[in-house]
Amino acid sequence: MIINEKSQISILMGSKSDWPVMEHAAKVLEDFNIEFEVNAISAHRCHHHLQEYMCTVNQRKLSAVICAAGGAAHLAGVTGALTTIPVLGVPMDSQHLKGMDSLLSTVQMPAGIPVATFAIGKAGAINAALFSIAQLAVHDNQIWQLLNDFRAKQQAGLLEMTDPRL
Ligand code: RP5
Repeated sequence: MIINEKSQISILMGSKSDWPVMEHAAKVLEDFNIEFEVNAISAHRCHHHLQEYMCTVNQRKLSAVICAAGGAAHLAGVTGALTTIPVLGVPMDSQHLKGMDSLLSTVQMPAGIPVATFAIGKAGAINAALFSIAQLAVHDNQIWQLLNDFRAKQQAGLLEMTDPRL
């Protein structure tokens, strides 16, 4: 179990096999100099570890837990049951149902335990990280500025691309 006392955000994965997608979320957090930790703790294969880990997350009052899982993807929902800290769900692509199983298991939470669900795969990983940064930015002027600079740079990059032949 990886615990970084300075972490503001936790990236939690159902399996190490989710890392090639979730490293995109980690890269965004790194680019914004946000402290975070990454763990692979399955909700069904090692639920006792998940409970133990979420106790430390609650004690440290992290700002968000980004949960990535695929298939019968109950990690975000179970994590949401173990905390009142915002849980951001990223459905992983899956072999047979192309991530639809992951998406529906993450997004269709019954009322009472919210999970904010993002797009399947890389876009969801990046946006979940940006969303967690936006939550921090509301109370931190430096992060607010960085986030607005990021948007401006992104927009400038797109405007440069008006004619791909040039
Ligand atoms: C989920 O099952 C994980 O989040 C992963 O997306 C999927 C497959 O896991 P592995 O069999 O690759 O460990 O729990």
